[in-house]
Amino acid sequence: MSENNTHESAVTAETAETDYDAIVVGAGFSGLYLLHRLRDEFGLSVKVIEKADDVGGTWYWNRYPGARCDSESHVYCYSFNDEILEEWDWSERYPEQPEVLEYLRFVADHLDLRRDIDFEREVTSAVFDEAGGRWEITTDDGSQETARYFVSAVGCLSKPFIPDFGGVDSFEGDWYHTGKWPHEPVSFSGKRVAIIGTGATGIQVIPEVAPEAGELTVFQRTPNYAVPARNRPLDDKDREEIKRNYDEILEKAHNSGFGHPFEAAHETAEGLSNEEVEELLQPRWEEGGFRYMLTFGDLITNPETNEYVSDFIRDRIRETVNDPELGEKLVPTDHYYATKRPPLHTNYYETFNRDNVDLVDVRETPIERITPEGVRTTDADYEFDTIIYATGFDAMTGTLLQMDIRGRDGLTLEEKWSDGPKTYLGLSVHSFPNMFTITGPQSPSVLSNMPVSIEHHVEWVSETIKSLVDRDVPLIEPTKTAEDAWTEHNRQVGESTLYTEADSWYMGDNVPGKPRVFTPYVGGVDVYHDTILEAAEKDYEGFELTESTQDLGRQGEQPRLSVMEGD
Ligand code: NA7
Repeated sequence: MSENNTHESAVTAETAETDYDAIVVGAGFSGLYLLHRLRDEFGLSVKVIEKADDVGGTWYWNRYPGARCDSESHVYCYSFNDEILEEWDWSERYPEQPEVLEYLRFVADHLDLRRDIDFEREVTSAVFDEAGGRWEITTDDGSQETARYFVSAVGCLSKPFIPDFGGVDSFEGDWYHTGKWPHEPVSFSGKRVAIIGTGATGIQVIPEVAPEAGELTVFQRTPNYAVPARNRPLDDKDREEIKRNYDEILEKAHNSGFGHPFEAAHETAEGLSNEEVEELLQPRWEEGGFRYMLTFGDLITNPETNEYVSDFIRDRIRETVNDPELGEKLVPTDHYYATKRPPLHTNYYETFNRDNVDLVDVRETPIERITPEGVRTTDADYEFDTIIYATGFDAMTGTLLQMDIRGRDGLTLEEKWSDGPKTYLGLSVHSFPNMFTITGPQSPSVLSNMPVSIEHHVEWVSETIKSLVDRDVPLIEPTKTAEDAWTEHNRQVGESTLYTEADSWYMGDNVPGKPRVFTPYVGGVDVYHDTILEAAEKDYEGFELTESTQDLGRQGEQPRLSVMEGD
């Protein structure tokens, strides 16, 4: 504990091993930074619980061939520590999975974080004890620990999803989900391989597997708009340049709409001629990556602009694929560009020019089931040695709901969110006091460069906890009024865009039975960050704070100091 830490710590001699100021779930980007902030900067007692046997979160699990970050490496990292920024050197424009994992291991060791992380433990329930004002966390080994604060750092895409095709387990060959890839090398040499799914993941894995496989069959439901990543190695000159300008680059990223150090180059394509638009799109296309997406500021709100930007990609697909009929099958026409997660690619469309690669359009001939030999569609039986499911995740809410979280009066988060997530500021939930969600639903999260949003959240949550501890305020909980207003604001902002017109995991469409709600906050990282800072500055506007620890014993009365809006 730090000397400056004036609060009466939760850690006492008798309870030292099971009671903490905060329990954090997950040891990826979020959990690691949170542990450092709470423990090293604020002197609080913290336990991180992690299902995997190492740090890394998403970068621990997604080890499939071609797994690579779509954000540029020099900003897909922490900005809070100059030593880390100085010591770590990225090798490519976009880091590959092993490199990001290595980076997170480096950070964990550099900050001596591992000693407070329990690996290979999975949270099976988190129950709020109203009388004591503490969270009781149970894990799969049956053990229980308690904490004043419960913080989810489980990420947004951590519950792999395989559609209910039927017969998945009956398949006699090898099968894998990309989000739970084995640690041992997987050989495709000479094999008949199926890949189901052409989202951002399928688009990365297909070009890697094709050259090695005997035959590769891609099962595509929705063609996607993939934009060239234009990855390249970074050399010493690049790195020197980045490091020389790091403060400015990071400042830009943290004050931008999407968490990248670049903004839209032009306001709109509306009213421009085809030639004028192409002239503006071409240089951004050459730059590659999300820089192309950010050519026009109204891409996501103006159908006319979007149609231009989408058409440009469609033409590039047709130019690249030799067989015109196959090329047409790869051209998306049913949704606007970027209203489903926009993928980046390296040789994706080129891969379909290979003799050993076939495409099955499962809109024309849907998958009926998985058989012991392979895949049965309404049209044919296909035989495979290996099936790769690149079928995505129960995104943003899946992992949270899996933890059996129970707040006041035994209310489960699943009940609370039965019609879709309801939060205040994407950070907190009414009836779930002292619980915070890092990059939770209704925060920018997946619509941003994640480490930027993660740092904003971790800093907000850790400073909030520190401030409450110092002031001896034992409970914080958003009001229902504030939560309703934030949820409604999210709905309105979402509906002012084209996002809600596409079937996407942003909307929960990919998981049958999931409420159809636009889940990330689309108002912009910069606007959002100002909003949460302002709420804190206004002494936690929209939250109720319980006055003192002494009030906690008075069950039923729930004496709370209403800071702003009441219920
Ligand atoms: P995604 O983006 O959810 O992609 C999943 C893919 O699987 C997508 O092409 C789906 O088609 C396809 N899919 C899902 N269900 C089926 C069925 N029943 N039949 C055929 N095809 C199906 O997941 P990713 O892993 O690619 O990406 C997730 C994020 O991880 C990524 O955006 C990054 O942020 C990291 P659909 O488009 O739904 O028709």
